[in-house]
Amino acid sequence: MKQFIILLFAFLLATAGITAQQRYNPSEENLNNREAFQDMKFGVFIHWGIYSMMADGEWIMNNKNIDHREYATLADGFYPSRFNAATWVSHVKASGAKYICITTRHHDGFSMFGTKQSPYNIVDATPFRRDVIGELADECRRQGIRLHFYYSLLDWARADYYPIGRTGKGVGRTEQGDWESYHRFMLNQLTELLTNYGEVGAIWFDGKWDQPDHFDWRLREIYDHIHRIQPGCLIINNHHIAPLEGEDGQTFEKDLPGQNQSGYSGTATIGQLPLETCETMNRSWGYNITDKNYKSEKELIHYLVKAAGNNANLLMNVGPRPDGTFPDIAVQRYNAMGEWLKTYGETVYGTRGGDIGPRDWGVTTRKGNRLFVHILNLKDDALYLPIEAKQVKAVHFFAGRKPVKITRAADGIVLQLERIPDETDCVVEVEMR
Ligand code: FHN
Repeated sequence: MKQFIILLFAFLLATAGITAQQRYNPSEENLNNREAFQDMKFGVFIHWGIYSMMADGEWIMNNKNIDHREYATLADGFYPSRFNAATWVSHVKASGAKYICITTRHHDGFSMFGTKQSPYNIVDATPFRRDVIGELADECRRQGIRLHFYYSLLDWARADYYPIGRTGKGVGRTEQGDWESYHRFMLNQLTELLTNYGEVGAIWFDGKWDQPDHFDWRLREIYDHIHRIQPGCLIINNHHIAPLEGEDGQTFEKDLPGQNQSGYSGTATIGQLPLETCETMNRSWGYNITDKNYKSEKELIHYLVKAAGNNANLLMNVGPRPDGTFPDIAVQRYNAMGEWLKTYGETVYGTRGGDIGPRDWGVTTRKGNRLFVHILNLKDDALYLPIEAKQVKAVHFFAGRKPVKITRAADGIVLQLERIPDETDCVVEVEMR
């Protein structure tokens, strides 16, 4: 009996030890960065790589079963003669976005930064020989834009990415490999990304879904490694599931939090971390020359506002051309978003999801005692709001802050508008006292 109690005690101690070791305690800097991240509300996603030359998206190697050795010869011709980091960052600033998340290495395995871990990178393998990530990092610092790095966990080119996952089965990879070596490769590249480019706002992982659920990616080692180098760096993983220990944010792909129209977000229950949703401006992430399915200005603004109303940031993508320029339509759309934000930015930046959850007619955002009612789609000139506050005052956010008539209703108020709203976003500011 005595022996059993000793064993039980030892077991409990060991379990408590493991739990304590596994629990991630974010640094104060990290917690502050989470708040700052949520305040930014809008980021620009950039998918750019040697695949841009084929102008058919970033999955072309997989989709056309291109042998990865043949694909690698694309690098010899990659010379984005019109790439200018200052122009990119100026486009981003004009859009009103506050951060960039750029692909440093996508599933094709080509590194868009100067890495010592493999010669298959933009500096060593292309005639361009410039570290575009370094140039972008410098320019972001100059123009006050935060920089996040997209990093693919899966790799269609490396032999040590093994076992081969769900994708890239037809690209001529070997049938054996050394996972330990691949894991070390990723840690070493992450060290470079976190030491050579200044402060990194976030590492944004993608590709976990390539392996079966039970596969051990040893993510926690990767996360701890990142936080050891830059404790403030946020870790976001686009794994389409609920957040894992060690992460600092949760992202949703082509869905607002809680939705699953994309088919990616099925098991992604909403956790407690800062939220983000990423979306394409047309239907492609990487440059696609025939994809002209661009969302309208109104759709883009609605998506941004709905993200904010869902307490999330929006990361809106652009796929630059192989010459290093943003497609003209993308620039025009970003500018339109920026113009709108010049007037309405106050109702988006620095806000959190409002007191009233998303509805068919729109969303609410809140900052202090100011509730912003974003009416996006209302077929009436009156809007019922289930607001408990007894003393409220409402004005049109714009239109000279004209007062909006309020009538009391059961458990709430009714905003009496002068007409059925037809603007992109009719914002009523409700002062809650
Ligand atoms: O496979 C990628 C895809 O190419 C793109 O990078 C998106 C962005 O969220 N994520 C993956 C699909 O889930």
